[in-house]
Amino acid sequence: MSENCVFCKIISRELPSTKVYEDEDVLAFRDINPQADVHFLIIPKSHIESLAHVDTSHAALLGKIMTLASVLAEKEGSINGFRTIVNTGEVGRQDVFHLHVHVLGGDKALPAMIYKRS
Ligand code: DGP
Repeated sequence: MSENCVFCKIISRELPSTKVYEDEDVLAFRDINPQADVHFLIIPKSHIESLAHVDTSHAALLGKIMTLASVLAEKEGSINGFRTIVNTGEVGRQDVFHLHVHVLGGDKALPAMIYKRS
């Protein structure tokens, strides 16, 4: 647990969230500012700042999170696909510095991920 980390406070229930899934390693909850009909976050319960802070010891945890993304996306109503996003650091426009995977979907196609340079 890291003091002043919003997501650590959600894990410890100091802050509320709408839970999608929880086990001993991870928590999934709906994004407070949804960008699609389905938009939730999957986070590790251990405080890892970002994807730039992982090493091979986190491989199983990351594998679990990505596997859950697919299972939970379908459960939440994304039958025909979904998008995962991991914003990382300043360039990646990360706002909350506790590693999280965004899962976005629904039954309508999402906008293009990023505009093409040319
Ligand atoms: P990012 O820019 O990738 O760091 O995204 C952070 C996301 O976290 C953003 O989409 C909004 C969401 N978020 C921030 N604070 C809270 C909160 O207190 N509760 C919930 N459910 N989501 C939050």
